[in-house]
Amino acid sequence: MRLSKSLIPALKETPSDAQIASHRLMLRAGMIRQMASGIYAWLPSGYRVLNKIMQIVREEQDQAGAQEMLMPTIQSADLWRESGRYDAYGKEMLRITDRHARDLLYGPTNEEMITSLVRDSIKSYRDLPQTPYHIQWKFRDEVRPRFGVLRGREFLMKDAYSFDVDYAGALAAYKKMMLAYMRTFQRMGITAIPMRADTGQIGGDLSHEFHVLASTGESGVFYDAAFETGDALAETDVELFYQKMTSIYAATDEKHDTAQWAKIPSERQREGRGIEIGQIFYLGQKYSQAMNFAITGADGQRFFPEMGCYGIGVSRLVGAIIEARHDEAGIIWPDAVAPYRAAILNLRQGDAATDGICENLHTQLGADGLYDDREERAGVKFAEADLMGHPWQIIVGPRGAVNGLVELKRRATGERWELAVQDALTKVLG
Ligand code: 5CA
Repeated sequence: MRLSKSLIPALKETPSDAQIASHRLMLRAGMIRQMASGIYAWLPSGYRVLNKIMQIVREEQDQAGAQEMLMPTIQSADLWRESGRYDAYGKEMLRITDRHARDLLYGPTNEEMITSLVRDSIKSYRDLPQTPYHIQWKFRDEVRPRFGVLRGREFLMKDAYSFDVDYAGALAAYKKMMLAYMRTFQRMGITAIPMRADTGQIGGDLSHEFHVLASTGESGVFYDAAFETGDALAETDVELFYQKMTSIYAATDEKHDTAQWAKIPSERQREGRGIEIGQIFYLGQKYSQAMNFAITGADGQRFFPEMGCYGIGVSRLVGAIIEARHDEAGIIWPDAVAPYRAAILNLRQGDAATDGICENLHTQLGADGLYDDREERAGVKFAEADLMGHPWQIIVGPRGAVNGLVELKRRATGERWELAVQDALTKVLG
């Protein structure tokens, strides 16, 4: 992508209404624009990040045996009357009336819809287990939308739902999902901490929240250093993994038991702050019972399937990753989710040697390269590349260019190398 032709409207000024780093940086880097309170448009570079995050989430959900589908954003109120949550949900639900005076709503979550879909699609206990999921926009009419995409009204969520014949099956699904979550967040270059949580509006009696460590986080997190080193993720056996996550490497917040905390050897005890990026729930038969989803089991008896639900805040993750990975100059994208892998900075637009090298690099990098081909001062290009946070910057100046050399900069460490064009490219793609 050529920066001169792109719709990436970087801002020189710091927006005054943005209170925290990720919100300021997303606006300044031209990733998002607010269209109404808590409702954002995703501009090309922001949308590229959102897509990369979605793709990692998708691959790990598929790996865990979940199946992707897509449910609508608008739901019928009748579905929610069946579960009894239509009235209970309160003002956070955006209620809509259509031209025939039918009650609709913009879905804040999908337990009712998926329960009715699976209920109408499954005839036998042999069709279980099932774990459908989708990645879809949700709407919650938050009283105080704030912090940009961290607490929006419209936001993108991955929500998966498991249906099993018994408790053992539901628990196995829950454990498998926890493993998928930890792998998902690790692939995004962030440290996530699983913590026991309350079930709130959703229901059920077993739940974990996943928090990404960031100093600006809303919740206090007390955790085992094993989560930071990645040791906690080395286990591939689901049972052992779950045991480690929940009892060996403990984590807790201020509200929860200090007995758990005391179990961590003191040299591994860490305190930090976190942003909730996902939550998983064992739901039991709350929805299958309320919505009369019963099937005949192997023993000929009717039973209500055991359910679980598993959410990831996909759009929130964009802000949360920035909270965890930035400095005074701007964003520091982890490679896996960066909008562009490398920026190509042409320090003398119109010079035959620099133009030639930049065009060549741009072609070879394809969609993952952002070519700053504007008639701008070098200082402006450097500052903007740091702000946008590309993992690599390939700096092409006239002196090096005549000898076929470029300067390569790694955003995260500030390291610099002078390299031949092809060697720089190999390093960037490696
Ligand atoms: N039905 C379950 C999961 S399938 C559910 O709704 N869970 S939730 O309420 O915990 O939401 C899942 C995730 O969505 C949260 O962990 C959070 O990361 C994200 N989320 C929730 N509310 C917002 C919001 N207002 N803005 C951005 N992300 C949000």
